[in-house]
Amino acid sequence: QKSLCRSVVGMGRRRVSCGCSESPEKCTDVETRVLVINTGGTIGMVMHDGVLSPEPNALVKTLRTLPILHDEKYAEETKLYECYKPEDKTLVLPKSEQGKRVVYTFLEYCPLLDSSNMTPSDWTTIGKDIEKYYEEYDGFVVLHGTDTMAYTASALSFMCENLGKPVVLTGSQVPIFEMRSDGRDNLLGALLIAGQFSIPEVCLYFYHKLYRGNRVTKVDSGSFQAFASPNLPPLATSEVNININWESVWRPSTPGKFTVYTEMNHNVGLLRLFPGITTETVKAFLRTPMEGVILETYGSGNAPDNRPDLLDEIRKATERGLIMVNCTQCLRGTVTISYATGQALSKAGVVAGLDMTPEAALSKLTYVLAKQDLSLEEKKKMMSRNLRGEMEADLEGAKFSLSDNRFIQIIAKTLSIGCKEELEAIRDALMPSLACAAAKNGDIAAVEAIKNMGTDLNKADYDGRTPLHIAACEGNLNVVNYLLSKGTNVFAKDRFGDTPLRNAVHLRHIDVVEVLRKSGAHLSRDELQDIGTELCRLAAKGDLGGLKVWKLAGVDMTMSGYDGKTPAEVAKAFGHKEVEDFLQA
Ligand code: ASN
Repeated sequence: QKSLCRSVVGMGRRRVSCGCSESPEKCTDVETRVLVINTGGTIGMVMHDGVLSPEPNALVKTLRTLPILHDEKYAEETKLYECYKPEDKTLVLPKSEQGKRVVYTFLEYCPLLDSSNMTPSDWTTIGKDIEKYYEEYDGFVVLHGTDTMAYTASALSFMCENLGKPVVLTGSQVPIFEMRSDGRDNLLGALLIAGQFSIPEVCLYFYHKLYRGNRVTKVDSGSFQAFASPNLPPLATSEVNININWESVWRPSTPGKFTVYTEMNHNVGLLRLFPGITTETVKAFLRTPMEGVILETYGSGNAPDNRPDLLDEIRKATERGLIMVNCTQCLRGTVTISYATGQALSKAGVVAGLDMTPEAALSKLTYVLAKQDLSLEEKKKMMSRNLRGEMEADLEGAKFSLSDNRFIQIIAKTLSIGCKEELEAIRDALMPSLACAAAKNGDIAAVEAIKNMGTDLNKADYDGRTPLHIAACEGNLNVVNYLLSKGTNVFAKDRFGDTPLRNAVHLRHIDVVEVLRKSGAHLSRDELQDIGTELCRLAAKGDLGGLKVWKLAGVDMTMSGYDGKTPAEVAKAFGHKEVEDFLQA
């Protein structure tokens, strides 16, 4: 006999006993809540006079009659409609494999739209509703026409700042009321994802696959597989099992409260290059009030570099403050600067859009250009940086990310590390080697950032080598100075017994030797062991430079070699007068 457990879990959440032997408090049959925002699209369309158009209030009524999408028996037995309002818009899925009950409530827009009729103001409406109901639901499904779904998904991904819950767009190619429809599967899959998995992204679910919303493009108007995500594999596949590719799931790297940014700049456009495009066309397109343009180029971001007329118009526009972003016309691949024809655009001030889809790039521009508190340069930087997983991380950025104090958080995110202890363990394991790498590159900003993350700059790598050893070897005087100013230990010995001073002498970085000596560094007894022989070897070769470095390092120049001869005697025997004089001075 099923009974309703009255204990309330979370906001308006109830727990229901499923009839198992556990008490209602212990029963794991959990309900999750999803808000379905129905904006229109084919999924809810009906044929009138030979054409499809959206049918108001039809979807919920039909879904109530479909056992895979609604369990009326459960709803009655657990008095579902007493708890969840509005009762005529609320349904519940049968129990899932994961043991959950997804309770979903419809919010239907009026009028329902074919997505070809949608505008950015509809994106705002959707965004505001997600914000309004954010705390009441575990996830959101947006029913939407397929024609412009990729644009809306991209736009929402940028508008939703610090999103912590799934927002899944879906729709269908054939109305759900028809016998052979993809709508039932698409809706069911979207509900199961939105209601059960912690994927805090704006996604698009279609034909058994979950994609990142800002990576998709509609590729087929006649197939159930209408979408592709050419540059990023699906986040999840729903086959015999639902398999989530957790490593790919995007999570905000800085914690913050969820907000929806609804300001938009509409003075944006997409300009597709084609052979023979006239300068007049380009000029007319780039005219004020245009503020941002996605230039759809050939191949890996190429445009004719034998058209100074055209490049001149582009350059003039970017100099005026128009932001232009280079995206390829190819379905797959990224913008590079491997061709002269690609470099011409970057010289004209066009920002590389890497592997962004034109849909993502356009909606990103709409979002970024509306940020009035940012300078033009900051906006351009945002366009070239990955904000929501819409583009590959560019390698330049990766190089700098070492000096970005979010670096360790980014690594932690990549490794799906959540708890503080794990984070600290990772930091301690990685940071000494990273600090050494930064010291090798002469990158003080990175060394500083690593220190600011709480890393002890005296920590050594697997060979016992500290950043000071590395900087001394490389002759990176600035880094040596920085490390010394932070009080790093000049006497640290690596596994071979060498100090930074010994390294600097070996590689003859005179300036580094001087600075280390001024900081009190001296060679250790071990290091001095066979020094006499080494000095004699240099003397025999007439290597004055080599001898000078040793002297600078504080070595006694009269130490004799293995046969008892002093370096001066050796120099004399080999006829190196200058060396002999130096040694006797
Ligand atoms: N024209 C429809 C729409 O985008 C196409 C669809 O949903 N399959 O609303």
